[in-house]
Amino acid sequence: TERVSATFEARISTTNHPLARKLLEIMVAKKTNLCIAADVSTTKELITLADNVGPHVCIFKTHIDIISDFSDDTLKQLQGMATKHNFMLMEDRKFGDIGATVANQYSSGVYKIVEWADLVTVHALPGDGVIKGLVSAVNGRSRGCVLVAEMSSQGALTNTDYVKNSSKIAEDHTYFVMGFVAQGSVSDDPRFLLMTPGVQMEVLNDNLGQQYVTPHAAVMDKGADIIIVGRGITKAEDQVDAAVQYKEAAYNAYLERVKQ
Ligand code: 6AU
Repeated sequence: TERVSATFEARISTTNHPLARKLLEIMVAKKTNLCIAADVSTTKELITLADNVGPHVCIFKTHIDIISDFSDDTLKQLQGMATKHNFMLMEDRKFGDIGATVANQYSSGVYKIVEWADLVTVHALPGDGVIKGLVSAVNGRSRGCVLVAEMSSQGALTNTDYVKNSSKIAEDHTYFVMGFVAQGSVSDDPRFLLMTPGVQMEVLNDNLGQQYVTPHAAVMDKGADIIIVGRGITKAEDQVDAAVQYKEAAYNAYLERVKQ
C-alpha cells in the first residue's frame, strides 16, 4: 500500500522502527496528527503550553536553545508533561555538520539532547555521515531522527534532486530515520512519516520568509501525515481552543484522505 492511502493503524506493522511504531500508536490512541512547535522563550511558558496542548498533540517540538532560563529542571518538568499527556519530544536541532561534530552536539554541551529527546531533526545536506555521527552517540537508547528534505521558506535551496537524494539516505538508514520534514511527498513508503510545517488557518506569510497553507491543504494536497503548527497556536488568545481546532482540521483531513 502507498503511504497516503494507508491508515495510521495499518502502517504500524509496516515499520520496525520502535519510535515510528510508538508515534503511530499515540496518533491512533489520541486521534491526533498535530505536532506543536513550542517556540516560546521561558520554562514557564514552555511547561504551561505543554500542559495546555498536551492532550491534543502527538509530538511536542522544541527549540530548546530559545529558552532563556534553561536548566535541568526545564527538562524534568518537560518529561513529566510528556508522560502525563503521552506525547513524544522532538528537538528541532536541524543538525547539519560532519558526523564527528554532530555526535558531540547531540550528546554534549549544555543541552545533552540525546539524553531527553526521542526524536531530532537533521538536514540531509552533509550526506549520510550526519546520520552515522548521530547514531554513534545513541548508546543503546531508543532514539530516531526526521530528515529535513525540503523547507517551507521562500527561496529554499531544497530542489527536486535534493528531495530525491534525501529519500535515498532515509532508505539506507531505516533503523534511525523514521520520517521527513517536507512540503510534499518524499517517499511512498508507508513506514516513513511526513511532517509538514508552514501551517496556519488564516495567515499567508510572516514577513520573514515563512509560507503557510491550511491544515486541510497540508494533509490533502501536500500529503502530510503530521502537521507542525507554531504561532497559529502559541499566539492564539486561547491555546487549548486553537489546538483543538488544528487537531480536528488535520485529523478530519486525514480521515478524508484514507477514505478515498
Ligand atoms: O508555525 P510557525 O511558522 O510558527 O512555526 C513553524 C516551525 C518552526 C520552524 O523551525 C519549523 O516549524 N520548520 C521546520 C522544521 C520543523 O524543521 C522546517 C521548515 O522547513 N520550516 C519550518 O517552519 O519551529
